[in-house]
Amino acid sequence: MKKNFLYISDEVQRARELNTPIVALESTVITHGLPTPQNMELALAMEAKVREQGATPATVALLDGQIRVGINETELEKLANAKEPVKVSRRDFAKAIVKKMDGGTTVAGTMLAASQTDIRVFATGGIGGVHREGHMDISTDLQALADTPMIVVCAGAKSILDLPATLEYLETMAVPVVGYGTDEFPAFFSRRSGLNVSVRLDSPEEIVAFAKAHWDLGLRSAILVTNPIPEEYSLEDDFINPIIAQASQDAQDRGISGQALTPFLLARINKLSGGRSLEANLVLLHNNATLAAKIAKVISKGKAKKF
Ligand code: PSU
Ligand code: MN
Repeated sequence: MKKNFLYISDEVQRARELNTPIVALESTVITHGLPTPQNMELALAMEAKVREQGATPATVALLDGQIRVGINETELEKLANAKEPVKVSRRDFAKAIVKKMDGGTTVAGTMLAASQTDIRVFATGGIGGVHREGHMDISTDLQALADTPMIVVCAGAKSILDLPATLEYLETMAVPVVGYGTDEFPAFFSRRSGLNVSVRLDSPEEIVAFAKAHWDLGLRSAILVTNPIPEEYSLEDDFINPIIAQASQDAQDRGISGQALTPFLLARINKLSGGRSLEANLVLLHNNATLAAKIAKVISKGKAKKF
């Protein structure tokens, strides 16, 4: 990427120069994933969690067609209240730049800008993946994970996706799926999915050593760290699964597809769960920001020895 496309905030630039820990944060969750005003509150809370650990948050977003890495509170507010923000995955950058649009970057979009800024750790909620029945729909997030060396912390993926197919795709693309303190792939709202991760790791130190070994092999794929939602906030399967099934059915009935599908499903699940899914969503996002910051701290401690 031509460096003059990137607008790095002073705070993030300073952290880069001092080699202090940085955590990238996405913004589709702000523009398309959560309702207002929770979206703004969430964005600030995730940044606060990162700072609590002594790391610098770098929220990635498009503002007036500029790719921003690190935005301030006023800019965040502009984004959270943007009238028609674009959802910026990889193919949407050029459109947003040329048309000077505001937009929220997806996991794939955030990985592109963050990796160009040499940021190696990123916290999100859930990744996109292979969608369930119907026509073919595979998120660009999976392709980004396949070719971007970065540690991505998430809470697994929602079962709005075909989880076995998503995990197969990640295996094909050489993306290790790490269970943080678990052998089982977490399903976002729930700690369990009945599916295995490829490796269980129990500390930030172990995760960093694992990433180093992976990249020292010459591989360029991401490390997907799945961090289960804290037990006390996880939703029971018999509560959330019928809601997810209903939301998927509604999407099919209304012929919703393409980029609009994930945001539709998220909004529908929020509504049908009477806010319970929203609370769980916020908790797991905070939890992921904290873990990502701990990982980033371990990396910057070892930076002298080249990560
Ligand atoms: N899954 C969630 N919450 C989200 C998203 C996915 O539980 O907010 C967002 C993320 O930004 C993710 C994107 O990168 O949706 C995937 O969209 P698509 O399936 O259109 O690639
Ligand atoms: Mn899609």
